[in-house]
Amino acid sequence: MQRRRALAFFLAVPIAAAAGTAVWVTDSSSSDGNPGTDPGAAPGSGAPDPGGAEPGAAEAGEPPPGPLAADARGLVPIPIEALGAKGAGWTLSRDTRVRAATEAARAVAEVVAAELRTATGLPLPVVVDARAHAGTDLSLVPDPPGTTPADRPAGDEAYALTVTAGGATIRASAPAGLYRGAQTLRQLVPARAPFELRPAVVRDAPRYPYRGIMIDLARHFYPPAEMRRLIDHIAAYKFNHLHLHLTDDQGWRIAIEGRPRLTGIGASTQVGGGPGGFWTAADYQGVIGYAAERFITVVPEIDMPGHTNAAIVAYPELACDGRKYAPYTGTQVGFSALCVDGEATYTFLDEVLGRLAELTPGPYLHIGGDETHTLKPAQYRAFMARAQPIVARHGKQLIAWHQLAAGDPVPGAIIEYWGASKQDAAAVAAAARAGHKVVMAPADHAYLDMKYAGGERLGVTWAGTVDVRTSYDWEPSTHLPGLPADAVLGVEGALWGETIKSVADAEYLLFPRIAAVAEAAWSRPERRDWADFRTRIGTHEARWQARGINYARKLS
Ligand code: TNX
Repeated sequence: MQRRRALAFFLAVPIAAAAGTAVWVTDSSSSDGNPGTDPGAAPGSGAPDPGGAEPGAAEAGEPPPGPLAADARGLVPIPIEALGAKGAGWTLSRDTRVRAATEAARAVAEVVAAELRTATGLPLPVVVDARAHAGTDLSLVPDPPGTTPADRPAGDEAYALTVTAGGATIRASAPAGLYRGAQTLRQLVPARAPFELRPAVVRDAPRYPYRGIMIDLARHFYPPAEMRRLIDHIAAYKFNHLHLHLTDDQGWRIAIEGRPRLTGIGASTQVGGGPGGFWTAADYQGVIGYAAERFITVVPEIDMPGHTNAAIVAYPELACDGRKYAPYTGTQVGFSALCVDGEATYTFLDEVLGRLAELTPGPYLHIGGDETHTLKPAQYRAFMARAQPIVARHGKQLIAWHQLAAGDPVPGAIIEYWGASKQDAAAVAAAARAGHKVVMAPADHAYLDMKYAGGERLGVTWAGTVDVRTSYDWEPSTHLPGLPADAVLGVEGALWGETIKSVADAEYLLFPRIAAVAEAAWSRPERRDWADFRTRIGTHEARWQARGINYARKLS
């Protein structure tokens, strides 16, 4: 069934004809979409695998459809389809250029070339060249405007990647797809020279439009350069949203014009009493630009009405609950709250969200909304009734943690689900049935600050332990009982920062689990298999080592 469906994408694509020396073969060891275990199992005759051919459908020279090829067994997230071939491969060399077929593809070619230079040490100059002959180049080829690709699903992030003896070509209808395809190509390049790639065809597109990683800057501050390093990691696994948790009880991390004490006072703390820190507007926009070059949308979060100790210490008129607010460097949650009945609160929100909207090109503002334990449900609702319209007034779409599901979300509000009680789950399912989209971030699978097994220095355990298998083995569309499958906008992994003291600590919690969450977000459910994933992701360890990533040795 899968093969029959897959074939349609190849009918109009004479890929192998262009390949010249390659004869396309499939892995004959399995017909269920999972790779076999023997990399040498591809038929040795050079003839197409009869099991992979569809009678009367394939024309001479076309690659027959089939399961993942032996040469593509390290791909994570697993693509819709990857085929291998016998015959000569392609070697990245000192002569290789990164060829943008149009001027529009030049910017993405520059980013891709820089990534490949880091991996290979080769010069890889970028040229804009529309000629069909690719030489030994990596070619990035946007589809002609108005055409519908026959070799892959539609969509800006879909791509087709072909490696032949003559070079490698990535086709996509939009620059985002060229970039995603290049991330696949990077995984086909050996960690060390010679950088020879076997002939391959990959066609691919994401399952979900929202694939995010949340980074908590409030509990631990990351300077922009460290955030860029994390963005590189996120981009390599095809995530397209970076959710920044910018404010919390322990710190306020973004400068807001006209509110100098937010950073002057609110940014001077962090968990454990370290120096804290903040980003200027220029820092923030620099990070946004770096993410945008990798087709990642930044989703800024200002958490409210709870998790606001740092703001209240800076501007005490924001509270009216009679508590004495002082700088906080501990890890308790839920004790702070903005004044629900105070006009100062809404003036403040209008200024902060307005400024953030101005600085943020992406469509979303996240307003938190979690764990306000000192407010009664009616107070929470009253707050949200006034806070939510402010987001729309500044032209953005609202996202909030799932507590908003029971707090009268405005139409169009997106709910981010993190777990907790059956009652919470039922409220989210009901909101979804009423039309709200949901981002799935269940703490017991996708909170990447949980300990792996319990013995590690880093991480917490309130949602249990999350080993690599647990971060992999869950199904976003059925995880939440009663949630319509089409309400799932996507998946997010959340890296809370209470135990993190450095970017190396962050990497320890992210790797390898970031890859598991990536596959839950990108790949088709029928392609996903834990044992297979474990084998594929194991091949990434050498790359992580080469890049100096402090990953957790949790795969064996
Ligand atoms: C829960 S669930 C939080 C954060 C903590 C995290 C620690 C949710 C939206 N909030 O405030 O940092 O647990 O794991």
